[in-house]
Amino acid sequence: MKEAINFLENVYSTNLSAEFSFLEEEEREWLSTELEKLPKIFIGKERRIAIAKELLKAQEFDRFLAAKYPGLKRYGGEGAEGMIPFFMELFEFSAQEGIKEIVAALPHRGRLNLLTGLLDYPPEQIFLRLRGEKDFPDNYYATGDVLSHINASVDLHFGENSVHVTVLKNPSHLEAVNPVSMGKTRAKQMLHKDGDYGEHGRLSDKILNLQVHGDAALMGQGVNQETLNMSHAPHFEVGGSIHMVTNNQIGFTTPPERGRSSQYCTDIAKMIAAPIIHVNGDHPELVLKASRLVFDYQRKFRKDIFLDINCYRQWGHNELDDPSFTNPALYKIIKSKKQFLMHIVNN
Ligand SMILES: Cc1ncc(C[n+]2csc(CCOP(=O)(O)OP(=O)(O)O)c2C)c(N)n1
Repeated sequence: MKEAINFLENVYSTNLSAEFSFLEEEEREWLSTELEKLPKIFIGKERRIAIAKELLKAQEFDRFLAAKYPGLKRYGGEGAEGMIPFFMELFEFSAQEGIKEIVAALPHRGRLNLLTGLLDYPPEQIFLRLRGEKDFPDNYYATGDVLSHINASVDLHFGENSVHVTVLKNPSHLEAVNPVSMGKTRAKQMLHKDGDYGEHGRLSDKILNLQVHGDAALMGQGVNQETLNMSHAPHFEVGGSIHMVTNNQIGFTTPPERGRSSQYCTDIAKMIAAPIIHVNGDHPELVLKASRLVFDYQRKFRKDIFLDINCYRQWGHNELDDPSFTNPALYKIIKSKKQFLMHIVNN
């Protein structure tokens, strides 16, 4: 009995949980089996150090911008660093799996950290722009845009393997880029003879769609309902998108209970019976394991799946506003929280 209780506590009473009881039997069985294997997955020292370095990089980047450009709206990633191990795992797995390209729709939150940290975006280009100088080469005719719309197109190498990552440009209109990302994914799948377009294989063998959401915007923006509605529709489907939610539990100043009528921001996933993995973002190793599960599910079933990373927002929405004014109780808790990196270093 003791053994059974230990086992169940290790699987079901941790900082990771899943909603999948509404799936079809085969998927349900598969997910519960995989979920029960998670505690046994060992993450080596090398990987742990690599993650800690990336987390430090992300935090230092924010600190540098805050010190040098105090008037800048950067939509920093502080408090949401847990998203970094997700991206690390996803990019590396995709390269190993032989995926040629990831087409990604990203919001503003932590975008600059990801671009400069993992996607080789030259920080000097951001600084040029911030100083009001031209950040395009001389032979380019282009006008600037705000930092939270910057795109990227980069080859990432992992030993012998590589994957191309395309981050789409996006408007300020939250989540509007998601259907665009599906359209672009589908077009690239046609170009590369993926799935139905080729002689054999399955959609997303070569091109993978990634959609990253904010918690308030995911439930609040109707475009997500429309986009999910097309996820299994012939001629529109992309072989299952991977969705990640940077769930900092606030939308500018709006707390969850005022911004939606459902318990979780991911409840919209249930309209297409997509599984949802919730994980506490303060536990990077668990995020890593959750990311692996999400990726494996998408590869096996070629259907949408959601990873909900529960985190917080260290400062105001864009750092220029003071949230202790608008959300005093929440920010009292956040201010008293142990520094995220201290937690990691101590563990
Ligand atoms: C369609 C639309 N409505 C409103 C806004 C203004 N706005 C920008 S960010 C934001 C809050 C978004 O909250 P969330 O999705 O949780 O992301 P977070 O900033 O917390 O990461 C709002 C209301 C917008 N940019 N687009």
